[in-house]
Amino acid sequence: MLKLYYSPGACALASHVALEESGAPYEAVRIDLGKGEHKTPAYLAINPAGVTPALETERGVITQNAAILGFIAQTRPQQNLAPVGDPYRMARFNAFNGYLASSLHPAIGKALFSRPALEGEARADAVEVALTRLQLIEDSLLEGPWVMGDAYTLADGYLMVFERWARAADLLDSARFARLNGHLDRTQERAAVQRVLAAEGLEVA
Ligand SMILES: N[C@@H](CCC(=O)N[C@@H](CS)C(=O)NCC(=O)O)C(=O)O
Repeated sequence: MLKLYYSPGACALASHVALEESGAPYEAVRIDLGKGEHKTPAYLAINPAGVTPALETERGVITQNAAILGFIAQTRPQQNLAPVGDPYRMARFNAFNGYLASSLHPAIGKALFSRPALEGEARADAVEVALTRLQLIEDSLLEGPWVMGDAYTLADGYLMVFERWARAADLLDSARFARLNGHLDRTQERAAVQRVLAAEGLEVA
């Protein structure tokens, strides 16, 4: 059975939602970042990078949300969780997830979760970078109403992670980010998302 290593509320939420949406049987194993469980020898043997998520499959471990989402969508094509079978649209799906992983996640992570926390001008600068990257999604990348247009895909659950962080930090202004706010509300209404939020002990943002 698939086994997902996740940390509550962290970016692994995207992979957790993806598994739940897919209907595949899986086990979710909680890794407490606060207790350093991601740096234990046992976890480093699973993911030497010492981060979550990691997905154990019968063929080996997959890391990186973007890769895990593609794997889940392709192994359950009947669920229509990504445009599998259409190379151009699949490339657009991967490009969006790549943008989240390489541009948005590091920017929001720096602004909100740097240790020690950023203060003053350093925080303001980091927040500005994060907002600029969210703005690109608001203005261009989000096809609407879902990331890929009319149909929900696993990219939506991934985007939700960063929308939740931004809203919790009062960065998701309802006028400036009207489309992202609508997208977040719509995504959190999904039954699979609500089951995962409950399983991770999280509230709707
Ligand atoms: N691009 C990676 C990012 C993984 C990542 O940085 N995970 C964070 C949680 S959001 C983590 O485990 N951080 C622990 C640490 O860096 O010590 C992915 O999407 O899987």
